[in-house]
Amino acid sequence: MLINIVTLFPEMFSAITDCGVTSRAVSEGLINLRFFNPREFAKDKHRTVDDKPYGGGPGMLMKIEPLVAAIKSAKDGLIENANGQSVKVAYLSPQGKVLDQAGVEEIASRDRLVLLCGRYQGIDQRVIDQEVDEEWSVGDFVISGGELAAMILVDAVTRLQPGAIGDKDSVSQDSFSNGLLHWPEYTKPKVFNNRSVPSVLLSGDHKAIQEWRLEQSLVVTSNKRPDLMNEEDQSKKHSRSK
Ligand code: 9WO
Repeated sequence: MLINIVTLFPEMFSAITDCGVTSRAVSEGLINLRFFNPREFAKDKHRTVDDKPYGGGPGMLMKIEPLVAAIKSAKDGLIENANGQSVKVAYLSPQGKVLDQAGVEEIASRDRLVLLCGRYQGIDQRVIDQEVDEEWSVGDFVISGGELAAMILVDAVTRLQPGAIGDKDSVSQDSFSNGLLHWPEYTKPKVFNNRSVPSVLLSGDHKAIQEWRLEQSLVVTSNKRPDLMNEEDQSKKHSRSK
């Protein structure tokens, strides 16, 4: 998957390109990240990338011309992907659709994407209207810019790329892969601070272990995230009514 990222701070992305599973996916070419920095498209001596908002008030906006030049360059050559679908420009913002695992799976199935990371107080509405195809949020809170949100999206999408995670089965065991949270896990020692590992996990009975894990997933999800239980019920109802 090719992901072109428009950002004033490409160096932030070393957090995912230099560490862990995502780093390996980059070096193996499972994902390809390219950066387009509006500062490099600024024409004036000081390479200005911010500008004042009309109407006044605190804060600055991203300056239109270098921003749009960077977006156009990021889109260049990506007009259409292999399936003839147009390549989407996604803006990370609190106004976006809240990303969940279903959204991550949908994005992961594409082969190209442009991510737009805002800074300061954001970007001119006309740029959003003309250049942005979709808006994604990673949660209902404000951060200092779109980069951390973009990294969350890229990380989540990367681990779904075929071959990104060694054990093929482990992705299918993630929280949310079945709409439920993960069951509790245990490692050595068998007794830790007077608490034992549940005996079923030591039994070697794989069917019993599988049943226990599903039951635990249901318990954990209904205790911690009852809203997900309701969603699951609804999806069952939907699939039954089809
Ligand atoms: C900055 C600011 C400064 C002074 C007065 C008001 C202000 N509002 C903002 C602001 O909302 N800045 C945003 C920072 C502009 C768009 C990029 N930024 C951002 C993205 N913050 N939070 C996100 C984000 C993205 C995805 N999911 C959750 C949050």
